[in-house]
Amino acid sequence: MGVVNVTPDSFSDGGLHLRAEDAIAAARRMVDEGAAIVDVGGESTRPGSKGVSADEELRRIVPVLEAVADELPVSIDTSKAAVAGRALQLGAELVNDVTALRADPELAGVVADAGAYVCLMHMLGTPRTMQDDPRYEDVASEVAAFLEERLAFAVAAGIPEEHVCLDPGIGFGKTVEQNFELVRRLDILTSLGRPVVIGFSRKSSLGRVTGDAGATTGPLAASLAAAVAAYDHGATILRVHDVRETVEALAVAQAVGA
Ligand code: HH2
Repeated sequence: MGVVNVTPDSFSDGGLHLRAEDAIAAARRMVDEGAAIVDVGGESTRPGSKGVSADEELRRIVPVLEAVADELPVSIDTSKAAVAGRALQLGAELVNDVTALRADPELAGVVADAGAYVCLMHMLGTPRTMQDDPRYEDVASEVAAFLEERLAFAVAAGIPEEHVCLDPGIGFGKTVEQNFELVRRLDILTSLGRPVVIGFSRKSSLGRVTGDAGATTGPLAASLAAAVAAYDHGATILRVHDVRETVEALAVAQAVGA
């Protein structure tokens, strides 16, 4: 899954794809490089962010989706029913909701009615507060219990179980060590029976582990190592900013594991 953030303030690619033509070119390039899906987002969820209105999100993403959502496999990274509904109308196939259908009571129905796919992600708190001393008794079991409950909620709302993928939410209310533990113990999540998404790409834990205590992003080589580790532990979808390099790294990991 390639990431195209149509935002001025995303933590690693903010501003890079804010102009629609740049976002459209990036989406096409990512699919050429081997992405199976492109995740288009119009709102940053970086730690501390406050969010934007549905109108602003639509203003950012609609021109991009009008150009590519019929031609490319696209997911929409949003928590808002109005944004998801428009994106699905334009041809998006999956709604990637970092709140796991908790933020907008209309969103589950929009996904169900469209027959779309959904990604349910774990987050502790909100982007504004999530990195303020996150605590768990047992992070992997608690994230798994949360995702199991949200999966049941989605199914009860009319979304077929086969249309749901699950994501532990790397960096969303977790310490550096908790992020790595979630990948190490990924079997607890894969045992829920749904594809698992991991988004470790460029996240600050990678910069911290490679020696920069104040890092807000992580380097490419560290992102590739995290993607391969996640793949080895059973992740099905890797959400990444550097598609070509990740596809190459995964091709080798796959050849070794075959
Ligand atoms: N991470 C980000 C955004 N959306 N969705 C899923 N399913 N999993 C993730 O790990 C995830 C996500 C944050 O990364 P990015 O989109 O690059 O940054 P920002 O939120 O600042 O736009």
